Amino acid sequence: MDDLNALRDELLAAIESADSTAALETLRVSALGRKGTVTGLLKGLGQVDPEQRRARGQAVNALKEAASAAIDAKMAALADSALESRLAAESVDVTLPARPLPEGRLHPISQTLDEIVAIFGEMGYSVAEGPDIEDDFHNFTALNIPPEHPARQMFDTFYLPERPDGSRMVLRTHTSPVQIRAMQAISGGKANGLPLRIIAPGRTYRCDSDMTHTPMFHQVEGLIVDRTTHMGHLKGCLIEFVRAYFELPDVPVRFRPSYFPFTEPSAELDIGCDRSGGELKIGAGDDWLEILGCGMVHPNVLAACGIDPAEYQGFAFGMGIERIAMLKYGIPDLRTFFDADLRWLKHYGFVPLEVPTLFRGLTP
Ligand code: 2NL
Repeated sequence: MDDLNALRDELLAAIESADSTAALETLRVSALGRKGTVTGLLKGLGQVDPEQRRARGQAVNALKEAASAAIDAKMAALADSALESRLAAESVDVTLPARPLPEGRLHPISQTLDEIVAIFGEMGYSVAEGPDIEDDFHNFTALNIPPEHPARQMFDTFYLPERPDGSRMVLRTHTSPVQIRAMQAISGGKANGLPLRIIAPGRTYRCDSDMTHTPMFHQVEGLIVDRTTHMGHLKGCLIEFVRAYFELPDVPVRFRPSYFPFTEPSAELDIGCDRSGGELKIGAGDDWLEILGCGMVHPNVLAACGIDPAEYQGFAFGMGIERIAMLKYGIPDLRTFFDADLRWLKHYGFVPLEVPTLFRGLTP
């Protein structure tokens, strides 16, 4: 048994003084590996005198366990001290300025939409949304544009393939169907959810493509329905809008009579501008610039949505977002909006998260 004690002392001392995980691993192989010293002792038990075999077997196994446990403990200790010396040697300077993050830009359409939502939000309007693919009723019929009516030629409609019942869905030609759905949802026959005060921003589609038209463009429409809402409210609200949007408190405005199938009377809102220098200047001069269309909701439209036109009335308006974005931000070509050119976006885009508010200014 003395040979075992001597081997044990020798092994444990060597493990204790190992200074790397590689040295420890070499020790493990030389003692416990397939040809290791301890493994050799286990294999040799068969030659031991049967009287002593049991006691010697226990002692060799105890030696094997002790060596294995000592190696594991030393491994853990080496890993700990390696981490500790790294922690002592390395440090993080928390006072260094952060690395700049690559920052994108908001598309002028998004910025303009945020501004419009901020302005009408302050006036108590909420935002309504609806599907881009509409049925004929919501896009046309409910808007006082019956089938075969010549007013349908006002819109160059994209039609989807015919359905089994012969009807065809359309890509919405304006966001009016969103407002039709909102009126239907609150009417329930008795107009319980009124007053209704919404804006409907979103994509719209017309089969038209040239210098000043893209097949997809954006619109914001607005709608109020109540018992006594009248043309004076329409004028006050829209004058307030153009002053806030163009950030010109004194911009001249005029309402010019017009025609839409879904409003009566109908008007277009112009603002004063100057074109004399060959360059457009908004807010002064003796010229006029068309901004939006508007009018009192046609009684047929209210009735088509289940709202009694003898008791309720309201006004509506609509404008093209690209157009008023071009006017405010001096963007000369409509088609560049949808070229997805990053250089254009870098030039005309806006810093994200600088959310427009009337309090801080729409264009920080
Ligand atoms: C324009 C003119 C307009 C409306 C849109 C509307 C919607 C409903 C009922 C009545 Cl649900 N009217 N919308 C009214 C007048 C004008 O848009 O030039 N848009 C670009």
